[in-house]
Amino acid sequence: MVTFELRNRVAFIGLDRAEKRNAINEALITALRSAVLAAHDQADVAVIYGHGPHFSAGLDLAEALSRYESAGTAGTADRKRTRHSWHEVFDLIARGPIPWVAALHGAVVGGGLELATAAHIRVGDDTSFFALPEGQRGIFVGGGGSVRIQRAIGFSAMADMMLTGRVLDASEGEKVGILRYVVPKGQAVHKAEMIANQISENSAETNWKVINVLPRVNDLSHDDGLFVEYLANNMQRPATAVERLREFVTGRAKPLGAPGLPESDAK
Ligand code: 1HE
Repeated sequence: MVTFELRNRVAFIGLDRAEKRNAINEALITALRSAVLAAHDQADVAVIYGHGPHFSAGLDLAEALSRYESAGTAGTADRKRTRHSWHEVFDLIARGPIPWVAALHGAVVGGGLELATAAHIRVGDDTSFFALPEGQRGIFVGGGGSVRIQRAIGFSAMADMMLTGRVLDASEGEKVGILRYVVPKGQAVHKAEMIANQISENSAETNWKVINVLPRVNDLSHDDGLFVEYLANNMQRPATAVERLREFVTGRAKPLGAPGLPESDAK
């Protein structure tokens, strides 16, 4: 269901159900959960991508149909659960200890887009396309999309995608804010790896704050946001902070360089 590889403290997790276009069923979510936890333990940064011709066709509609047929139209909320298994797994990515880069190609639709927006940076090749066809299937976003996709692209773009069923190509995906980088066909994983290597050179503590403090501050008032930022700056400082500051002050730090990824093509 999922492949796992480790290179230079970067974990590569590949959705591996190509024959069903990486449609997400219970078995895939369970395997993904284990792989995400392994990445937390073993890596400083992770890349998620899809095997086969598409990143992911979203919810496994065949499995959903059989679940709905057995449950009828009654809701299926489990008294012992307060959230969907997808919420838990996608939050492990979005609000876990390490940054994630999604490398996208082909279909990134429905739950596939919900998964992609759990990552902190998205790279798409020029075959990637994006859609939220829930309206056509008689369902609603269920993997955190109402929160996460809406925050990434805003209500009006999300409402347009959901109400019209419009399919966005890679450049439209970049325009609405799904993609940060668009690369030629077949290059998304390579680019994501360069980005992940770059991220791994940062202070791990700063990376942690970027992915854990910023999204929470975004949910706060101006005043509370500044207070949380103050607290974040006054957490115990990592030993590397002094060394990194000294490198700069004594002229040993690398200069910032031209716009673009630092040394991205040298990796
Ligand atoms: C699937 C699924 C799936 C493919 N569930 N089996 N998602 C959708 O509405 C997207 C539905 N899928 C598609 O529109 C197309 O499959 C794709 C554009 C993604 C890819 O097209 P293509 O031509 O490469 O593949 P295909 O021939 O359509 O599909 C290959 C096989 O994958 C085929 O099975 P086979 O046994 O006949 O070979 C398909 O049935 C199967 N397959 N997509 C199950 N989604 C928590 S809420 C989230 C809500 C959503 O995600 S809604 C969006 C659902």
